[in-house]
Amino acid sequence: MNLPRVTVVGAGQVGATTAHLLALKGLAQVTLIDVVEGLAKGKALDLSQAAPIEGFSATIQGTTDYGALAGSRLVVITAGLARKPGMSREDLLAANAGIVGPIAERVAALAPDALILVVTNPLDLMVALALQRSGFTRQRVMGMAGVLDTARLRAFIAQRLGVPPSAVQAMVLGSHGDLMVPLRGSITVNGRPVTERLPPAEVDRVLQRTKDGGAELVALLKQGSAFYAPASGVVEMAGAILQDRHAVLPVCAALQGEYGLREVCLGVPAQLGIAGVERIVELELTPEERAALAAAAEQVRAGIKNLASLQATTRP
Ligand code: TXD
Repeated sequence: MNLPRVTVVGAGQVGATTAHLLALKGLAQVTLIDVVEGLAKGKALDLSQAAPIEGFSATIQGTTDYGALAGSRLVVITAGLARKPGMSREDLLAANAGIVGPIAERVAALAPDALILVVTNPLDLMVALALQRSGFTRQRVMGMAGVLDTARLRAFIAQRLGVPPSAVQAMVLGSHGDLMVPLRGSITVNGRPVTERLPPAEVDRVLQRTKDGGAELVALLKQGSAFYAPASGVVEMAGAILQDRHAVLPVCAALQGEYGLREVCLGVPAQLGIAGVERIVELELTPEERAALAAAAEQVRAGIKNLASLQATTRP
């Protein structure tokens, strides 16, 4: 079968689960790359032995060799450290910048036609870094976080109201962190505003739990952070790209004037297809939402500056 090739860099929790879902859904031939000897190879071998049971024909291979990037349609970067209890996403900045920057350069050298989908935290900053270090256009570099944050919000509302999650729609923009911007007006249950079913204080509680969704899981898991729903988020975006669906999803993308913001990577609704970010959709925002988005942009910009000075001190 002529499936496109997706390389997942980092065969940890998110990377391996992404590989599993890509194969189960018949979306891609998958290559896992990890620096830890045997890890990617072992997980790929294990996953490929699920094929006869699950009935998928996608191949899954694992390696430590970055040469395997060649020929990838899409490269998913999950390599890096995950949070431990008490750590913020920003605490990961220096370590993960030292991992993601060189990977983006290798993608540019070995898979010059690929798209890059970044998962590693701190997400918005790692997307900015991958964009800069790959030299790719902004259409071809993006990050996954909004699909996850939106899914958390939808799941919490569905659980609270006892309705199927598919009945709940929502949109979360902004930064993947404390400055995420859930659009209240976008939350609907069977097409009706959520406020018809939940008082504002209850909606506030759900929004706060969504913002804290990652930390809630880190505290429970102790050894690492969330990975099942994040991998589902990656695969939702990968499917929209590989199958050229032109689907509008919350995507961390580089802004050049949209929402009045530029020189920053932030979660916004974007249409995804085989070319990557085809279009950024500008929704009508309330003045409060606009201000919240600007505050998130400000924080990401400060992070990008921080990143630049880190790189200046760590580079020869
Ligand atoms: O919404 C989101 N964007 C996120 C992001 C949701 C969940 C997880 N999020 C972040 O993704 C998390 O904070 C981490 O920064 C990454 C990966 O999380 P995961 O839970 O998969 O971490 P693991 O299990 O520790 O896996 C990371 C793997 C591990 O196997 C390392 O050996 C490998 O990355 N690694 C590398 N692989 C290849 N190349 C290099 N240089 C490398 N360095 C580490």
